[in-house]
Amino acid sequence: MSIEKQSNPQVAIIMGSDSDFVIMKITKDILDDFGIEYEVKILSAHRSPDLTSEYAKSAEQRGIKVIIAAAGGAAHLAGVLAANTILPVIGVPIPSKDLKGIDSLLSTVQMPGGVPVATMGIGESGAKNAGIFAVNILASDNDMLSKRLKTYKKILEQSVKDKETKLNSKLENID
Ligand code: RP5
Repeated sequence: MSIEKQSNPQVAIIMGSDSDFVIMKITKDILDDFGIEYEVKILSAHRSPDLTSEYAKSAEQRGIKVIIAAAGGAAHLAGVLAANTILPVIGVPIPSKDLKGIDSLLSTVQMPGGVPVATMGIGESGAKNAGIFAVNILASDNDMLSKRLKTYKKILEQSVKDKETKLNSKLENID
């Protein structure tokens, strides 16, 4: 993985393993599209617990505004990060080999009251939405990002209209 180091990251993409990057590249691409600086780290709630809590404790002071945490299986990464910071934590459940990510989803979403993790769906759509949700949070005090999000919504709407046009022209050609 070769990702250029950015000087003023506002978002952290944290993964439990490098194997999660197949999915999390989608989040990175969204942040790139919106022109948001980020840093990417591999930290594990189980394999490197001290580094994980140290990272969470220092993230706010380092200027990070949103943490996106992706893990699969017994996915406690987002929860451990949320336990150690007041920053918003967005969880992405990674599809797992044996249980297809149901384990990741339940481990990430079922947080005890008082320690929220904004949990996305399993896999690619979750990774995409994590990026957009991070932009949603940052846009609350950033007019340029608000405008970009509004443009993004228009593009989504247009894509639906295009699908309808395409389907209708196919239907016209069926006798
Ligand atoms: C989790 O275990 C990681 O987030 C990953 O989804 C899963 C498998 O990790 P590797 O065995 O590929 O390192 O902690």
